[in-house]
Amino acid sequence: MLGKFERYPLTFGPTPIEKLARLSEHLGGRVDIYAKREDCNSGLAFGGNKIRKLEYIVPDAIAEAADTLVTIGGVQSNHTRQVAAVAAKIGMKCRLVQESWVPFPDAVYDRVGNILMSRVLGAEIELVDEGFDIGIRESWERAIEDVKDRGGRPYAIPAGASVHKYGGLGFVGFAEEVRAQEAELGLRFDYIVVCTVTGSTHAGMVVGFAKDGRARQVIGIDASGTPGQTHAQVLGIAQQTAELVELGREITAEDVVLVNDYAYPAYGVPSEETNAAIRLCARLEGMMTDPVYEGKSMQGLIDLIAKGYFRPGSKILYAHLGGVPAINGYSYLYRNG
Ligand code: 5PA
Repeated sequence: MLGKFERYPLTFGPTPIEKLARLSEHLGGRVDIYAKREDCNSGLAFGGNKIRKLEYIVPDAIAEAADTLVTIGGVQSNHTRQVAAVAAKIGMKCRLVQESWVPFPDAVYDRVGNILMSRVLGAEIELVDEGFDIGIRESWERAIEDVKDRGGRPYAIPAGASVHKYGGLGFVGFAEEVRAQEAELGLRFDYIVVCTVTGSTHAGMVVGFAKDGRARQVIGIDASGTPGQTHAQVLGIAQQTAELVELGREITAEDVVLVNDYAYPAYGVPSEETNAAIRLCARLEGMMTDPVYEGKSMQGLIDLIAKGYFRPGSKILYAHLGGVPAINGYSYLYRNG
């Protein structure tokens, strides 16, 4: 589906799929859980889901002769850290706007984890006191203008690399990769569980899996706490991406399955149930998840299994999208494990 698009390799190659046997067993053994490890996809500053998206965006930045990647996220954004690493790798500068998307009071919140790495990676960081919003932000538009005013050539990457003409392509590629791995493994996944916030990860999967009739088997777990806006953004990106890759069929609102029961109490703030899911997964599988994204999708996966959402005998693929560095910003919460 992606043959006509240029890809700049930033990942190690196809990401591994591993069976989470102890977690499956612990949850009753009625379904088999597998994880696709996007958190281990690249050597670029711990990798994660944005690297796969950026592989299809970087060629455009190079073609435009840009010299500075400009993007935006919260203080502990994984996306901004990955853009900073990619900018270093391709020899561009990086300008980051980091807004106060998460009202989290940990003493080291703006010193450790993602933002620490972005600083070490050489990005120019501007902290802006604005709340959470996945839409296009004025602070980001100002930063783009500022780079121009200083004689630079900015390349604009929106939050999560999502509302970008090529933002959905990387996870169309994910679906194609899964199909190839399914053939090798001799199995077929009945469901794919993914954490959804700015939307292009989920949207790319919807388009990629629509190809073999599985769009509605992609179960998005909302972690934004603004599910109406997130659903609309996933749908818009999926429709635009479907056209781009010439899918040959329309993506409708019903193709975007978004479960909004697990984002509480707020974006970036874990509930007791989120923390329980993080600990369970860590202690049974040695697999770390974070309190902002993957801990919430893991919580959703566990709860949906308990509620009988998935047909008995199902094979479920949990997309682990990265994000663990942010857990350092929650040091007090996990001081006793
Ligand atoms: C993020 C996003 P989408 O934004 O593509 O929906 O992906 C959600 C997601 N898991 C899931 C992890 C680990 C993520 O980092 N992170 C954002 C960030 O700024 O880091 C874009 C919000």
